[in-house]
Order: sequence, then structure tokens, then C-alpha cells
Amino acid sequence: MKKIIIINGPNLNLLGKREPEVYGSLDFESFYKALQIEFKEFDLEYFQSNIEGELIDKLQEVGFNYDGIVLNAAAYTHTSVGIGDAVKAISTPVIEVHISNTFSREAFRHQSYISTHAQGVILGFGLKSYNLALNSFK
Ligand code: CA2
Repeated sequence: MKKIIIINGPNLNLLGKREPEVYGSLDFESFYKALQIEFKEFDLEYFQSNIEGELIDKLQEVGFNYDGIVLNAAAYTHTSVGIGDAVKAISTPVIEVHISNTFSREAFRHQSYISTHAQGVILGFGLKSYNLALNSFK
């Protein structure tokens, strides 16, 4: 059974609670339960942190023994050389995901320190971006 982890970055714990017009009205925990049912063939895990170093620690912890990582580093996508370096350093393939189409938003969201080191990037499909990313590990 493939071991796959979803890693979410800062403020994604607010999903469903704030800004539903941008990010939808479903909280991630409820969505994650649906993902576990849809992707029964995976040993699925979920980790969220608002702290950059904790995200890097988790990438290092899973990045040599899991089969796949679905990473939404949220705002750190656009700022964190450290998370980009961690994605580069590990051997587990990383799919970068975003709920919104970051290219249709502010210019500072067009930059990603992760994309060059990711196996692929999926963005702009709402929460469905996560389903599409998980599908790619089938
Ligand atoms: O579209 C995405 O998935 C983002 O990674 C979300 C980040 C944003 O900084 C990126 O540019 C694009 C923000 C996540 C914050 O999520 C919230 C959810 C509900 C209420 C407030 C923030």
C-alpha cells in the first residue's frame, strides 16, 4: 500500500471558516475524511502547520520513506527558500498544489520556490486540486 502524506501550510486550518469566496466553505478535516474514502488504496496521512520549520522537519521526516507528498505550502510557497531546498533535498516525489489559481491573483503569488523541485504542479481547481494530485500517485 502506497504511503502518501498531504502537507498543508499556514492558515489552511482556517479553510471553511474565513474567505469562502476564495477558498470555499468546506473545512479541510471534513474534506480529508472524504479523501480517505475516495483513496482507500493509499495509506493516507495529513499534517498542517503554520510554522515554516515544522513544515521543513516534516518534509525531512517523510521525504525518504513515503511514496508521495501532496504539498500546499500556502504563503510559504512564495517566500520560503528553506521549504524549496527541503523539497529539492528529499527523494519522495512532491506534487505542489494550490486551491486557487495563483496566476490570476497578485503578482507576488506568481513566484514559487517549490515548483522547480516538484514532480508536478496542480492549481486553480479548488479543493479538487488535491484529488487530482492524489490521482497522479495511482
Ligand atoms: O490557493 C492556495 O492554495 C494558496 O496556497 C493558499 C494560500 C495563499 O497564500 C497562496 O497564495 C495560494 C493561503 C491559504 C490561506 O487559507 C485561508 C483559508 C481560509 C481563510 C483564510 C485563509
